[in-house]
Amino acid sequence: MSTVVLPGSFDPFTLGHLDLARRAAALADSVVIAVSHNPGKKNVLDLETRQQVIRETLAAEGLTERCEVRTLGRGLLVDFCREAGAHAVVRGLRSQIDLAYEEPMARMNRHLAEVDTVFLLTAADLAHISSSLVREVHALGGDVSDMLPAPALDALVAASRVS
Ligand code: COD
Repeated sequence: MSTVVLPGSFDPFTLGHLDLARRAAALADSVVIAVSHNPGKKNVLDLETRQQVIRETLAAEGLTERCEVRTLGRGLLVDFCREAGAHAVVRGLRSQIDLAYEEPMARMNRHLAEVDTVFLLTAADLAHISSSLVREVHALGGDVSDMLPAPALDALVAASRVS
């Protein structure tokens, strides 16, 4: 059985991430969505909320059989991959800027443990979406509803009411 890992912060999980998960599920038998947990990093959505958003989104999209959600702690991604029985990491590429950021990590993961990285070119109509810009637009009062699955939008709105 082929397993791949789709790692990220997913703060919040966007339609771009969902497209990536859907396409990864078409490539492998099983996709482990690894949500990074770094206590030193201040996220808008906490780990449990980010994971719940992804689980609800996967359920709504009929992807729960192929995709599962786990926590990526502070260790190496390649160790996480080994424990998950995964042979590759899937990452999205929106632009050459993404490639410049991704290339050294992919090379390092290959060097450390022969874990390959599969890059999926982002769909053109989703390439403007990033979690950080979604957070910024939302914080400044802009409409982000066409960039997020419903559970992510609900979580972002709820988090902004609290803060
Ligand atoms: N369309 C398609 N894909 C997208 C879109 C979009 N609109 N937006 C983002 N993506 C892709 C990103 O390119 C990425 O591939 C994925 O979705 C997740 O995105 P983010 O932003 O949530 O994830 P990051 O970049 O914050 O994740 C960072 C990691 C957790 C992967 C990173 O910190 C990591 O690898 N940690 C492990 C540490 C380690 O092992 N280090 C040493 C070896 S390098």
